[in-house]
Amino acid sequence: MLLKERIQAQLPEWRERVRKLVKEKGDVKVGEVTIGQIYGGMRDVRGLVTDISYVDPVEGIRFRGYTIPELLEKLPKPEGSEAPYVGGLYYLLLVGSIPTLDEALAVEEEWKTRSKVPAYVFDVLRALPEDVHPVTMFSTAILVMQRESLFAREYHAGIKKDAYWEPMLEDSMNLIARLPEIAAFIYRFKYKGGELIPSDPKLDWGSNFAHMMGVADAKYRDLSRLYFLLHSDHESGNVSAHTTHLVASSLSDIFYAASAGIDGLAGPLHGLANQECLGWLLGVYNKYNGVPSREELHRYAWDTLNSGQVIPGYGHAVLRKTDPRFTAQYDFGMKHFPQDDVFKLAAMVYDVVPSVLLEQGKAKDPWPNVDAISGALQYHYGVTEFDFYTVMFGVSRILGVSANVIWDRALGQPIERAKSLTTAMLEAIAAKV
Ligand code: AMX
Repeated sequence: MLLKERIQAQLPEWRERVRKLVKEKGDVKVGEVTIGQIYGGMRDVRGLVTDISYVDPVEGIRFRGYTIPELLEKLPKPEGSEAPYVGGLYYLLLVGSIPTLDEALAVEEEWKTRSKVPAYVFDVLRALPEDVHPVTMFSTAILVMQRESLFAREYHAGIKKDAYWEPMLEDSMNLIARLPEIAAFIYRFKYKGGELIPSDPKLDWGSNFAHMMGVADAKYRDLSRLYFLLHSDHESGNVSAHTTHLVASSLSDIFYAASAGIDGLAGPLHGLANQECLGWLLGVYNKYNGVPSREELHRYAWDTLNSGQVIPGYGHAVLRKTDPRFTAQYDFGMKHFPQDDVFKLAAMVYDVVPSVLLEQGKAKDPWPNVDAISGALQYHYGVTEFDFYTVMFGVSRILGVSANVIWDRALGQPIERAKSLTTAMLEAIAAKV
């Protein structure tokens, strides 16, 4: 497999680089932890390492050093389309460099050969209660495939530590290859009376998802690839990435770890915010029977804050500017359907809500994050069942978190075990200052 060869070729150098750093500079301090941070969700505590992506508070995400506009320009794309192959993105995340068209297509081909979803996965999903959340279905589908994990099998057969990453890569490729069909199944089963659309082996991974969703407009294929690129990774400290890393650090395989990561993504402060966000937009839209005036929107935003709720899609734990993942989707909407009502409303919210949050003075970041707009674009293409949006986020996020755990295993990262203290201990420390 191409990806395996490319990772293998870099490993001696990477292992030596990390070994040397830890051996020679292992005692160097990179930060301090305050009592406020311990009680404050460990915000800004430097305790993790990843070379796959980095979130700059002002500039936003860089994947392997590239900004989103750079990636949209440089990654290979299907002819005549505006969003890159997801296979090329995965190559970048794992290998660290921009692939050629052939290299991107090699990953796409690899996924095609592994894409058959076993029937038992669908049986399990069909057997779940009717009112189960689509994210629960998605997480369950991933978890139930754990029985196929090569990593688990080879670990128990005594594989050497240096080789852990290889079955981790195999498992990740198998899992990712199946995700479009699993996600589209959940959508069609839950919302379209179970009328399934068979996969089209001629299509790339992202386009095939769009096809199996049953959205006729060909532009939705571009949007799907764009969406999967934008949501894939956001360094290591966010809930889904950190959960996946933590679970995998105990040498759980990718099925266990990714399923756990998706469970974290399901929280309303994290991935579920895209669902909440569209719900909020439709709440405004329905209250005013259409796109409201700026004054009405201003009042609605204040009513939300005064009732003690957050305005979903705004604010971020790290970012302090408009999220470039928001901007890429906003630009897509502006280009293709600027007159769409829900999109127009989302654009107006971008105009009004930051000033409301600034006026309130609580949120450290009043700017939109990735979730403030993604639902409005899906809505335009008829994917209006917003309970489903976090599943799409999850499909994408598994690209990033799996790339991270493959490298965790390749570089021999140990089980994670932070230290906790009691409140009395913290009080005693504080009393000495
Ligand atoms: N609306 C109202 N209040 C907000 C707010 C928003 N959008 N964003 C932050 N605040 C409030 C916080 O609730 C907090 O209030 P408190 O002191 O009464 O608890 C205060 O401002 C300070 O919070 P912060 O330090 O700016 O944010 P944080 O790092 O604690 O949390 C986040 C970050 C994203 C959870 C928060 O901004 C939020 O709840 N936003 C809305 C939900 C959302 O969009 N989540 C998606 C994030 C991206 C993702 O993971 N997909």
